[in-house]
Amino acid sequence: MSKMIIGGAQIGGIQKDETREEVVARMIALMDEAHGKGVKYLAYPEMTLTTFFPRFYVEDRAEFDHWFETEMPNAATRPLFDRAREYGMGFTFGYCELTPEGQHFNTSVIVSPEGEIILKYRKTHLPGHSEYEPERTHQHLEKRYFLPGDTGFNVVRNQGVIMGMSICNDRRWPESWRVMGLQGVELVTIGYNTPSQNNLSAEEGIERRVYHHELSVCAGAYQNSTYAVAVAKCGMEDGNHMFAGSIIVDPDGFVVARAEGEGDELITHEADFAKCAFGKSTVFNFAAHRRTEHYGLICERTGVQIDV
Ligand code: CDV
Repeated sequence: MSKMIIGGAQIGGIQKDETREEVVARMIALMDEAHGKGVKYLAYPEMTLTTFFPRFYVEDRAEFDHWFETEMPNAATRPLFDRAREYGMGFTFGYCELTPEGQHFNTSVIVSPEGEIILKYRKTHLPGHSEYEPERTHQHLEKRYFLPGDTGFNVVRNQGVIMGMSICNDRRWPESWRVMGLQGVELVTIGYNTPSQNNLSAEEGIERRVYHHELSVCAGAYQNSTYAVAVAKCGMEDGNHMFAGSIIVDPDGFVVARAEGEGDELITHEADFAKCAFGKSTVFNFAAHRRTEHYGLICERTGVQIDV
């Protein structure tokens, strides 16, 4: 069975005072709708359970530990896991993870239709900065509140499909996609919280931001011949606007489903995972065409070094 209906559950803004239970109720409402449309795998955004708090600065970061989950599932999210198991639906969502060792990560998980977490991913490419920077129109303090992920880009076979995850800024980095592509990935899910304004450039309007988002997801899907679901937390959140633009992209790089609004919204598509094979066996047949002898710099060098 190569066909499966997949979905993206876009979530509108979550305000500071919203409880986890309230958010989970919204997630379950979208899951119910998805079930009604035959969805068997559903993707939710980055940091689905809370407001995007890295826009706020606190001197003592421990004051923000209440945004983090110390176990998953927990009392607040258990109803989501239960509902998905009842429906035989797999799903993925993002949350902030505080480990027993006291490490903070921006995390997402893949949950099987049996309700088991079968893969965890911790965000690799953390954007922004770690100290308060007054020249910015808004703060983006992911580097203050999270450690860079230590998992790398792994994949898992779930419901017959090879699945992997990225989180938000990761989608802009071809390395993220290619590492999963080299493991035969057929579905990449990406949750995101992207402010509509560049905090260092007033000229970069929302249209350009959405274009770069779509360009990145379509290119990553095409160049690795994989389906992709990119799903936003968006709209107004604590007085800040984040763009919507949730999309499902096919292995040929085309958008096949797109959110229309900025609130809670379901997008769906009947994916035919057999379609991944064509690109993987022709233009992106890595075994036949890659030239790794020329790619060494990608891993040896992090930043640009000009020698000429
Ligand atoms: N949450 C994010 O990673 N947001 C970044 C913004 C800061 C550019 C993104 O790549 O969408």
